[in-house]
Amino acid sequence: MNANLRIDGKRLMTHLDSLALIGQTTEGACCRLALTEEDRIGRDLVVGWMRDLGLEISIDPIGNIFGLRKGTENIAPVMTGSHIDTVRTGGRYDGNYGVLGGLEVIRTLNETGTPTRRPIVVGVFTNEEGARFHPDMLGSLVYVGGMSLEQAYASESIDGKGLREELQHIGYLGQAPMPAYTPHAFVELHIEQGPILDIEGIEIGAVSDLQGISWQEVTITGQSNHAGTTPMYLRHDAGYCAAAIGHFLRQIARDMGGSQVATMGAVTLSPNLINVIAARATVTVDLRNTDETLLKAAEQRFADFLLQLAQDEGVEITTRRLARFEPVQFDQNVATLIADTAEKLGHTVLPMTSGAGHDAQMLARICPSAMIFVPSVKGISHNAAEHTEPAHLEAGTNVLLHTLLELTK
Ligand code: HGY
Ligand code: MN
Ligand code: MN
Repeated sequence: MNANLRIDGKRLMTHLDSLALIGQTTEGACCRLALTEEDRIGRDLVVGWMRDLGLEISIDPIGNIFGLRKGTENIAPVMTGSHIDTVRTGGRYDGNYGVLGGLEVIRTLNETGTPTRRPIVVGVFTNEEGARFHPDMLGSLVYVGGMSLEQAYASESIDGKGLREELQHIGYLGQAPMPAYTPHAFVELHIEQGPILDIEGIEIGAVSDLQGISWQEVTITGQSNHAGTTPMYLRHDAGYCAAAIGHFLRQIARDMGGSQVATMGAVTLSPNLINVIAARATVTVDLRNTDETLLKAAEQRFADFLLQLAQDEGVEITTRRLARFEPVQFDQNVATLIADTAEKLGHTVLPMTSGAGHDAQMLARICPSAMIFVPSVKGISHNAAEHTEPAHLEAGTNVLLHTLLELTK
């Protein structure tokens, strides 16, 4: 390994800062929900950078973007990349760092005239966040054949738009074959989005596995009534049921402990007025666990709770599955290569599990995959305050550079 070969950290920061300006909110967050005008502008910027690097660009029917740097041999490429769509309160590094870190690696190889036997591809996957369309990691899931295009096109956004129409509208309904490439290996560079590396004071996470994800939407139909005149025992209060669900989710996580987490992220009440008992409530439920059996147990406990709640409150409760992914083991050889590379570059390393979902978990279905994490200050993410020290961003990208070089041999 030529450890003197290093990326340009300052240049990486300027690209991250430029992309962060697109969809910037008054609170300084990034809001580029998938397939919105802001997402289009971000995509155009990244495609422009790919073009400047002389990459072969392809866009597939789910809007995934790929930039290929030729190798000396026309064989299966090594792929890296991530996503540039964000949640509404996105930080500037979630996803963006993995895409722009990949382009910084290409820039470094180009300017030093470093050839690689295998081609290198940088991918930008559609709707990784799953915040506007469900499920999350939708683009990479379709890419690996985990969901048909027809199913994906039938996905309606939270603002009532069709996925295919939105792709067409922003000009990213591509024609490239899918999968455009079956990679020799896939490595995703990402911020941890949790507190472990920051608390431990460790620079690099070598991610060997990723926890299971269960998303559902719960709709409660009660009866609107007067808030003043209706005795408590006559109420069928969808608002109360929503609150009870939020409370029970916390109880599940508390009782189960371990890696179990539970979140009620979105709540809508109707008619949402101070003096009307809510007729309807829709809530989202996000359950995660590193252990599939425990995740199933959490889902079962929640389903039993809903049956009891419906009976107790005289309401109708229906659920809609939004996403369900089992825990994923990454490729141990690739994870070990990441750890060894980080150590050779003089960085401290920790083997880790990912609490968040990532495109790498889908690529792991078709090729050896693993991830590189860098610390998130105070573990904050999906928040304008998301921050990673530039030195860590640079370190992670150098680890990506040398890991990819090793894999392209
Ligand atoms: O939900 C997740 O874990 C990711 O941010 N899509
Ligand atoms: Mn992400
Ligand atoms: Mn995210």
